[in-house]
Amino acid sequence: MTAPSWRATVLTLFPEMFPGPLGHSLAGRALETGRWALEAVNIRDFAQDRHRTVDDTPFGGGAGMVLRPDVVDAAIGAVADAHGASPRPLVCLTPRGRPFSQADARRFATEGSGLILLCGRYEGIDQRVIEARGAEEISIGDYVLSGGELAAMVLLDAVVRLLPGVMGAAESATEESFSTNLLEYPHYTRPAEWQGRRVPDVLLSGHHAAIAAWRQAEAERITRERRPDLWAAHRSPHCVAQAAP
Ligand code: 6GU
Repeated sequence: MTAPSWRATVLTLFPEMFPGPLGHSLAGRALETGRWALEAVNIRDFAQDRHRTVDDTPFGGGAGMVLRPDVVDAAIGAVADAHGASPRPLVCLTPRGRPFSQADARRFATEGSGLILLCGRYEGIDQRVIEARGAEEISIGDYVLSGGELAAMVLLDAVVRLLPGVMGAAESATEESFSTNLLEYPHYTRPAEWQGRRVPDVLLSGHHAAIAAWRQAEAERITRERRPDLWAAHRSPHCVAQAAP
C-alpha cells in the first residue's frame, strides 16, 4: 500500500482525544485503508522551559490564560512540510473564526495534500503567531466549546468523506443537499404503516416523476420553514445547482 496522499496533523494539548470518533464508521474505515492519515501532536512537547509551560496571563488583564506564540510556533514549525513538498493549509479552530461550510470542506478535500489543524484551549492563542503563520481561523458554529478538538473532528469528518474513494454511491447522494442550499426531503422504509402512521402514498406509487416532484417540494418546504437563510441563498441567482436531488 502506498502512503496516504492526504494527511491531517492536529496540534493539541489533548492528543489522546484522537482519533476518537474519527477511528470509526466511514472516516475510520478510510483511515484503515490508507485513504488518509491522522497524526495528533502535543503542543506541550514544544514548551521551552523545564516546567513545560505553554500558556501565560493575557496582556491587558482579564480572565483565563493564553497560549504562548513561541511554543505554538515551534509546534507548527516541527510539523510543517519539508521544503519542496506542497504546503498544507494551516487552520486554527476558534469560535472567533469564519463559519465552516460545505464549500470549505470541498476545498480542503480537493486543493491540498492535507491540513494542519491548530486547536485552541484556555481563552485563546496569541494573535501574533496566527498572523505570522497565516492561519485561517474557522469556527463550526455559534456556540462555545471548551476547546478546538471536537471542532477539528467535525471539520475532518466533513472533509474526509469527500476524499476520492471514501464515500460509496449511497452516501454521495446526500452531499447534494448543502451544495444546492436545500435541506434533504424526509426518508421512509418498511413497514408501510407503523403505529398508525402511513408512508406518503406517492412513494409507494412507482411513479418516478411524481416521486421526484414530491421530494423536491418537501425539500423546499422544509428549507423555507427551518432555514430562511438557506432558502434565500437557494433562490438567489448565485445558486446554479437547482436540479432535483
Ligand atoms: Cl472551532 N472552537 C471552540 N472552542 N468553540 C467553538 C468552535 C471552535 N466553533 C464553535 N464553537
